[in-house]
Amino acid sequence: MVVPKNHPRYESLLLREKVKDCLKEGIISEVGIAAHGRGEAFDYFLGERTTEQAETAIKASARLLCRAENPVISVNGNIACLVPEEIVKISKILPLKIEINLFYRTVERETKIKKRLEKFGGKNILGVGENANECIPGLDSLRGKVSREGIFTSDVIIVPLEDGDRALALKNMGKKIIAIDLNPLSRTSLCADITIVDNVVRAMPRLIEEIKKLKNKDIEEEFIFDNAENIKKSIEIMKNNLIRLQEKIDER
Ligand code: PTJ
Repeated sequence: MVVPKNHPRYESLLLREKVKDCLKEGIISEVGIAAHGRGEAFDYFLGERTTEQAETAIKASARLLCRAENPVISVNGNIACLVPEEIVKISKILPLKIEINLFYRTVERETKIKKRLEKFGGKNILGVGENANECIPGLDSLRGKVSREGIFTSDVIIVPLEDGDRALALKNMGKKIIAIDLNPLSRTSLCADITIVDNVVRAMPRLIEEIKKLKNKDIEEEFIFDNAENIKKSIEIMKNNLIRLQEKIDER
């Protein structure tokens, strides 16, 4: 379908088209469509923009990533669909390892996602087939399988649109977690060290910019980032947006 450029929901409809195509190609799982819809709803409450709180979280993430020894991005069907170019870009700038880690795991989908990332220039993509040779303690075998050189031995891990169980299990392994999740109330958001409450399609390009600014600079050892406080402010923004929408109805 050709989305008319003057449609008030143009950007959102374009993303839907992308998601639809990726479902047909077998990149996104069927359940990934539901996850996308949930994200759309939260994005609507957020005002479909990168908030000041998300900016703060992005800056803190860039600092953490620049100081990491073995940073990894965990890739699922949704983000391979929405931001493949950005995943590859960030992997080259830092450098950062790319690992495919699916909730609805099949070797067929892993391979398709790997090929998609390679099409955008991705190299040494981990987590496919036999490469996922270690297990995250506390998770069943399919969801817990990870690569030794990647997630298993990582110190900092970016988990966009992550499942709560796995995020908690990774946290229990002592990893520093950076979540990108439009739902500030998700278990992933609440357990992460840094939660970027924003759409991955806006957050990833901003994260790349921040990393570029910081790279090769001396970064102070410690920096303070209060994730709970940041999440509460994101919820406050959603609450205020809803009140404004409610007032608009009263004005009609
Ligand atoms: O590809 P797979 O097999 O690994 O499956 C991936 C999904 C996403 C289906 C799986 O991990 C899942 O079921 O995730 P959840 O539990 O639905 O969590 C997804 C979270 O991402 C929800 O809190 C959504 O609000 C949020 N979300 C959805 N779209 C976006 C988003 N956050 C940021 N940007 C988005 N575009």
